[in-house]
Amino acid sequence: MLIKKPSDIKPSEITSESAYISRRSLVKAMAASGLVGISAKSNADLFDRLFGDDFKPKPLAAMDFKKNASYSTDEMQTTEQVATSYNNFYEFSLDKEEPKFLSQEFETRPWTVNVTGKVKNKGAVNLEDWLSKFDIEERIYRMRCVEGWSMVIPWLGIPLASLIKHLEPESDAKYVMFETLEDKQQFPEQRRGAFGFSSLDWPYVEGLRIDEAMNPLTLMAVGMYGKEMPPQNGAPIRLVVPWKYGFKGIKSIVRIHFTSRQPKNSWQVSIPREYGFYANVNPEVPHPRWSQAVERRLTTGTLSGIKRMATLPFNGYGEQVAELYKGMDLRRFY
Ligand SMILES: Nc1nc2c(c(=O)[nH]1)N[C@H]1C(S)=C(S)[C@@H](COP(=O)(O)O)O[C@H]1N2
Ligand SMILES: [Mo]
Repeated sequence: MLIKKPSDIKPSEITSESAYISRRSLVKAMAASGLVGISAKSNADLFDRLFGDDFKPKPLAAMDFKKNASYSTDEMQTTEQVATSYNNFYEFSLDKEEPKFLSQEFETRPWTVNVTGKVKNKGAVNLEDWLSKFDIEERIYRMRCVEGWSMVIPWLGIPLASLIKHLEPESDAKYVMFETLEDKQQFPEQRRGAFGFSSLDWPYVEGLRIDEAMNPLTLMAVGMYGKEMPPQNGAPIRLVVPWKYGFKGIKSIVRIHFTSRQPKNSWQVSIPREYGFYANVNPEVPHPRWSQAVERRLTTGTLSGIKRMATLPFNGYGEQVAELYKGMDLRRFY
C-alpha cells in the first residue's frame, strides 16, 4: 500500500517538515564524514532539545534481579535520563535524540528469537518463556562508543555463557552471530528506498568468537536501571560486550546463529577501513579520522556532567579479557 490513510499513521511517524529537512541535512553531513564526534557546543544544544519535560515515555515494568557487585564498577553512573535519551539506533534514526521519540510504540511482545546453525537446541523460542529459566543479574558496566563518548550503565541481563550452554552448540561452532529485527513498518530508516542514501545494510548484524561470547563479562541484557529494556536501548534483548566499542552491542535481537566461519558485522561491511570485527577498545589504535586515547564520559544531562578522561585498553577490562587475544596483532585485528 503506497498511500496511508491518516488513521494508519502512528503518532511516532509524525514529524514537522522543517525539523525533517534540517535533520536530513545533518544526516547528509554525517554520512559524508561517517560517524561524528560531539563538541561541547553541540552537546549544549542537544541537551536543550533532549530534556524538555514534554516527553512521556511508555511505562516500563520493574524487574526482579540480584546485584552482581563483582562484575560492577563503582564509578559514577550515567543518569537514566541521559542513557535513555542519547542513543545510537540507526533503524529508527541516525540522529541520537530521535530514537526515544520514534520507538515508543515498538512492539516487543510476543518476541521470537530464532536459534540456527551449528547448535543442538535449534528453533524458534518465545523470549518470555526462555527468560523464565534464568536468573537476572545487575551489572554496572562502562560503555565506550567508537565515536569517543562513554557512559556507565546498570544493565540487567543474563550471562551469554549461560544461554549458550543451554543451547548446546556443536564442537565446530567457532563463532556466534546475531541479527536485529528487520521490519519496515516499525523502523523508519529501513523504509528509505533505493533512492535514499542507505546508512547500513539491514538487518543489523554482529558477531563474536565463541570464546568471547563465553567470557563471563558478556551479557544478554533485557533491562537497565532496574526496569525492562526501553525500546530505544534495544528492547527486548540486546548484547552488551563492555570491553568492545558500543557498536558490537547489537539491539533488538531476533536471531542467534552458530557457525564455523567468522560472521560479518554491519559496521565492518559498511566501512571496512574504519571498523573491524574485533572492535576492542584500544587507546593505542586510533580511528582513521580521530584519536581513541580519550573519551567524554556522559554522566548528568548538563555540560558540567561531561568528563574528559583517558580511555583504557579493553575499556578497563583487560584483566578479564586480554588473555583472549594473546599473540594477536591488535593493530591488524582492529
Ligand atoms: N540494531 C542496532 N544495534 C545497535 C546500533 C544500531 O544502530 N542498531 N548502534 C550501536 C552503537 S554504535 C552503540 S554506541 C550502542 C548504543 O547503545 P545505547 O543506545 O543503549 O547507548 O548500540 C549499538 N547497537
Ligand atoms: Mo557507537
